[in-house]
Amino acid sequence: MKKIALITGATSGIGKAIATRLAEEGYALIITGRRREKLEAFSAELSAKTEVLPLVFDVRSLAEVEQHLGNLPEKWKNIEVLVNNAGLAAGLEPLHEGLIDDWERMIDTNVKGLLYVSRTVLPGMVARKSGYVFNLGSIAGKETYMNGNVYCASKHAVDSLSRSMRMECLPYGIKVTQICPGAVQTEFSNVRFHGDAQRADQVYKGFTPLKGEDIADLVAYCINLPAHVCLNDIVIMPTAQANSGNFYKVL
Ligand code: NDP
Ligand code: 8X3
Repeated sequence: MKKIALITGATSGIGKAIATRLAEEGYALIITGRRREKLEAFSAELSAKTEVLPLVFDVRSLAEVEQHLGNLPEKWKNIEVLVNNAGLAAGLEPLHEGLIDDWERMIDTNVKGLLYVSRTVLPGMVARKSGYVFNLGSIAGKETYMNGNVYCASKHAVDSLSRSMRMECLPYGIKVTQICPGAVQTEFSNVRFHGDAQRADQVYKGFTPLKGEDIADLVAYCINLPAHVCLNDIVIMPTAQANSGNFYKVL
């Protein structure tokens, strides 16, 4: 059996690109997401390259996480690489106008979902004294921007949890890399603006954003480093972006 990588949120964007790249790097893949049709279509595509186990569940549900990841078939149990990618932003309003449902979705997915998945997968890595965890943070976890309130807070939590994991995994030789991108063109803004495609498109106008494949290249670089080398924390930006609010746009 090939080495196994688990990528949460592989039905689109960054997770899909990472899964594609890890298949090319020779990993067998466990891919997850809530949209069954998309996950199964992607799984069929990937199976020309590698063995794939698609699992449809919501990372916000501890019961679903434990049901799927706590009861893996024997040959899929030894996960070597975990990519905690599933996540979202919802809304971009001042806190006093924010939608409570948006807040719940972000906190439950970005923070609690990452915790549930990690709590279920990490004990196997600890027991085997081997593994690699990638956490998808964000520039929003390093800086706070106007109206980013709860999304920024959720990604600051990922930043803090990545540091905790790294310390706690140290005795077991498990690598922990947090990847903090700036603007990557995916379904992200469409989700943030509740399906308003026009508003989503505006985000990426006038400059060249990152692609999911740019993040996948980074993951491939990291997993191919020598055993004694780990990139702990990476901020990756489009060349036209200096920080969370500063873009050079030619419109
Ligand atoms: P996409 O919206 O394209 O992809 C998000 C993925 O997460 C989808 O596969 C979605 O699958 C999955 N997902 C969302 N909620 C859940 C859930 N409750 N349970 C299971 N899966 C879920 O966005 P990106 O690829 O851009 O985002 C990936 C990660 O990168 C996120 O953590 C995001 O915060 C982070 N990021 C994105 C940036 C960007 O500019 N795009 C920049 C910095 C960080 P499904 O809907 O099928 O469940
Ligand atoms: C996504 C990037 O700048 O919209 O995490 O927060 S940003």
